[in-house]
Amino acid sequence: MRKDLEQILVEFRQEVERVATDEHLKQLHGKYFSREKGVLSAQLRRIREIPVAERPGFGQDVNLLKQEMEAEFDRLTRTLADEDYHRRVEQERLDITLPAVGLPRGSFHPIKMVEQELCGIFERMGYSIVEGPEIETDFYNFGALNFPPDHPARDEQDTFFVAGGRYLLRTHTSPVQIRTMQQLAPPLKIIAPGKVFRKDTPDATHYPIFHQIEGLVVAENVSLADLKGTLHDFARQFFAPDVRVRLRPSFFPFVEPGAEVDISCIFCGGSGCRICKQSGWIEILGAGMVHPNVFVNCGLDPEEHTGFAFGMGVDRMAILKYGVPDIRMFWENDVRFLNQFWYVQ
Ligand code: FA5
Repeated sequence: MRKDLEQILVEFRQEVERVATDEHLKQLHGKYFSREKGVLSAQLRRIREIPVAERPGFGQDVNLLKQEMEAEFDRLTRTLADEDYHRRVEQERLDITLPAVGLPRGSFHPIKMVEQELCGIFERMGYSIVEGPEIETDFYNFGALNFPPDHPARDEQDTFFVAGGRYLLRTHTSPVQIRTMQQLAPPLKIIAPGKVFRKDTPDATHYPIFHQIEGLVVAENVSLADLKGTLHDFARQFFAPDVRVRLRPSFFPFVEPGAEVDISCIFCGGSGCRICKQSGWIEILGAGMVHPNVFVNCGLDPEEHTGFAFGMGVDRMAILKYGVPDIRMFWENDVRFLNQFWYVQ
């Protein structure tokens, strides 16, 4: 290569050594490779000044110079890109040994957790869980359950009717008794948790939407003693090992005999306090022996089958066990309140 061209290459290489930024790289490109003002173009234009005989040799040398410079420039571009990449990787490096920032986790609603806790006790006693629809017909909610046509519970004041009165929102989980007896052959041992609806004015112990768990056992020779034993066993597991249970005669159209079931007051142990209104007892659920008419309405022979049923309010159970002063607190969705139940499960 001609000396003057070699000198250009040497200077170019020296400049390459000094390039450290993209801006600098751009300037270098402009200086040497620009069509109008670049050093290479200037050399090509010089060809006119070269004696004709030397022109082919000169042209080859300029081409050689161009190739060398381009190769050098490409290497530099790659090196800079490489350095830039590594610098960014270094800057953005994640320290995976740093403690993680805890994200708040969702959890079940307290009523759901209490429902699961209650169902778990019965499941361990061998009960299966079944479910029924929340929108019911008069037949399942009342008629098949032996409610007389003029029973006050059928009143519009207590029941939410929908679809122009053709359907209603179930007022209790007892219709699941009927659906189960229609669908499954005895022996039966089921619980049915779910939402129920009543036109009750909200106060500390009432809400228009609440939760019940229905229990139903149908088999041969089931007795009231079986019912009491089952509920005692349940109450001991849910409330306290020394809790006592009593049955008070009561009326529900679908059981005979029917009873209100009380537990000895878990706050005063039965000696009498404000919560049990000095009686020493707290009512927890309704229960009784399946009424013969209910068996008949489900196509079962009441001479052959015996059974008991019970129905408890889940929200009321939660209030009692966890000392919640007002049922409405469950539905205000204040996370400070809701978070306190994390330990239930
Ligand atoms: C019934 O609903 C019967 N189906 C229970 C039953 C089943 C009896 C099987 C016999 C055999 P009652 O209307 O008493 O019964 O309601 C049952 C429970 O639901 C009550 O003990 C109470 O704990 C709860 N409860 C009633 N109304 C409300 C309300 N508005 N808000 C919250 N809980 C309620």
